Amino acid sequence: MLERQSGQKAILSKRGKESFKKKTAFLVFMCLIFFVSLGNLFIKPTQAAVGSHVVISEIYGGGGNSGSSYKNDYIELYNPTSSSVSLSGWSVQYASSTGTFNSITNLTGSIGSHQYYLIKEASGGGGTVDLPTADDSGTINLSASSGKVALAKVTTAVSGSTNSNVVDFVGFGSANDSETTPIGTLSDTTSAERKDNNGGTAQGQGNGWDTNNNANDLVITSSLVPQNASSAAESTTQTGTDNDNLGLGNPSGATSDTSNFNNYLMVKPQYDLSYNNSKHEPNWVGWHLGSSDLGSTPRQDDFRADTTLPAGWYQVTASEF
Ligand SMILES: [Ca+2]
Ligand SMILES: [Ca+2]
Repeated sequence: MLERQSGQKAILSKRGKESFKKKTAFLVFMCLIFFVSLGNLFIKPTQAAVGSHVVISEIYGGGGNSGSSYKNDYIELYNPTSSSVSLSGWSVQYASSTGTFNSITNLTGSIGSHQYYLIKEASGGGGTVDLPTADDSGTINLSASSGKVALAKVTTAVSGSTNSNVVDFVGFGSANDSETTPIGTLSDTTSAERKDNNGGTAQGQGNGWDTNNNANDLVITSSLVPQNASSAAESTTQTGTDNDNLGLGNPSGATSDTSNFNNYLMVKPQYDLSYNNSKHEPNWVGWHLGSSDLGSTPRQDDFRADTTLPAGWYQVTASEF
């Protein structure tokens, strides 16, 4: 290699040498970026940002209260997965901010892939607008400000967020239980809405964002959007916005559908990538660097398998890298 390089240099003009050096430096730089990026694939395993299960996508407890337009409280679900999910034997459960789960609405039917499911709950007696057709209804009287909602794969009362039968959990206001931290206090006119599949607040892009931190995964909004099984399925294809890891776009139209296993979108806090499960490597990696990303951590070589890959997919181990 050294011999070959010196031979090449011998026939290069001075200008050519500079160009060669620049090109070599650029190549080394790009390789460095590529390997650092590839290395990141094996370190810092993070919860996939878009949930791999049905999630609680919106909670509204001000139905029929003073100043509300909707007559009823509601709990809305969203299915970010690529398969329909049966809700038979499942329930949504409510507890007050410090109470135990004693209000339960049993669910029926199923929730389609990328679709919504609306559960109508109690009315406060006021309000002027009927909810869209509910897919199930119950009599839970949610607090307009603080409380806890669990989506459970059983119809018996759960103990809290860590119960093994809990599929998803949201604490709001002064709730004493939540996924990490409750979303803030709601009102008669605001709901807690889960972020879209890009981690933003756009409509039409699903409500699947779930890093298991309610304070980060939901937002409080006065633009209530109760959606039901007739509402349009919302794609998980992600598009880029400025200062986002996909700011230059999604070059291969990668999606977070597990059926799209050779162009599978994985969203991490530090970067996004399209994963190829046949080759066991990324098709591409996209990232954005800003001043807030700068720190003093040295390069780490503790490569690890990415445990956030979908169940059953091969996880490349450190010894293979
Ligand atoms: Ca969750
Ligand atoms: Ca909604």
